[in-house]
Amino acid sequence: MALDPETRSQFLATIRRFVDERLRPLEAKVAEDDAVPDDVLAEMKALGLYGVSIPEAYGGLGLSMEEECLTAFELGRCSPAFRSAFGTNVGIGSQGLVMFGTDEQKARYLPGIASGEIVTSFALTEPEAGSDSGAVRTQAIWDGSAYVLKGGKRYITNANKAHLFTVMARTNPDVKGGGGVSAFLVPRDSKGLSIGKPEKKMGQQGAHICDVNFDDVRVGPEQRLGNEGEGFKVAMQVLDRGRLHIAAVCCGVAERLIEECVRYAGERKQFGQAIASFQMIQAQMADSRTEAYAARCMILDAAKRRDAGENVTMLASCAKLFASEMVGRVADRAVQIFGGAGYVADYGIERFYRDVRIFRIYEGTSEIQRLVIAREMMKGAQA
Ligand code: COS
Repeated sequence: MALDPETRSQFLATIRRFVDERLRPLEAKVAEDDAVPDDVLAEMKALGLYGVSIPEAYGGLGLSMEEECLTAFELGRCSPAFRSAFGTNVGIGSQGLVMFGTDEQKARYLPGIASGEIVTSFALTEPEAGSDSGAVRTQAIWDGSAYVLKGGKRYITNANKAHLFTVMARTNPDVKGGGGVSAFLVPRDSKGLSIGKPEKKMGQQGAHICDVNFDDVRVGPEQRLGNEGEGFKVAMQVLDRGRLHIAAVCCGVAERLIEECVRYAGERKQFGQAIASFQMIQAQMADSRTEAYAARCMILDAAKRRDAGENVTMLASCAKLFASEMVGRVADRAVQIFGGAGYVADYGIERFYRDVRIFRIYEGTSEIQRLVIAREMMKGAQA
């Protein structure tokens, strides 16, 4: 549901203030501590950030996709680790349940997800099933009274904080590929479920990824999300939506970096003048501005189409591909414009340069986005 224009602009202004006044001053500390402070998480919950995409009937803000993207533009204007704290609740950790859950499943979990009391996580990737996500090996075999989960997931965002996992597992080992996979809602406290140590990463310190292991975890049939064999499609539809959100975050980060470049280029003097007066600097800034604007237009167009009920599988991949590659170029130019200062930690630019690298990889690599786009383009074209 869309907000009325005044409520929408008030909400976005509140988020902008929160980002500018509360989150930005903490960026270096969060990176150093590898943790977002608890009081900040509590403020994010109070602002409703954990539940922006959860329907109002379940206590969320029920934002439209367009509004969610506008919110992500704002949240992208600070270290992406902050958004990651609630990102799984807004996106991949909750949307399978929103789209495919029964009324009973929704009533049980969505209010807690919306308030942030329940943190969610999306467990699809495995050591042997990264881009080829239809190849999941984790099994969920029905033993007459429950599904028994056995196997392991890898690089699972927020696994160490999560209370509830959406797990894709193979219920039919005889069916290869996505068709044998089902989705399950698995509580963290299930017997036999264990979480690995957070991985040491290149960037986005404060956001964590871990292994999740299932050692004969018993899951009742009431925890299955959608029908047996539909888990791969659940995952794909969740990702279609998530890719738009990530694209919007990329755009927000690019805006932040452009803002930093404009400020720095205006202050920094070389050859007796501000470097902003040099055409080679101006050209880099103009390229960044143009590309960030193009990404913003793509994202909002795709989001509005999704809100209108169109299938945006291809457009979401176009937006994710373009925006994630775009922010990589913008971050690279930012390091160049800052020069030596871009390479040392104090200015924070090198941190963003590292932070944005994952955008081209998670929720589908650039290669997978190209594959999805091309397949959608060719549908119906081959005899
Ligand atoms: N929405 C609905 N259904 C979809 C879909 C989508 N976006 N994408 C695929 N499907 C369906 C197909 O229609 C097909 O259905 P049928 O069997 O009924 O014909 C089925 O799912 C299998 O699709 P497909 O043959 O395209 O599957 P592939 O194994 O070839 O793989 C890709 C598809 C590569 C696109 C998929 O595995 C993918 O997105 N991989 C990347 C995963 C990812 O983003 N991981 C990040 C981890 S989460 S942070």
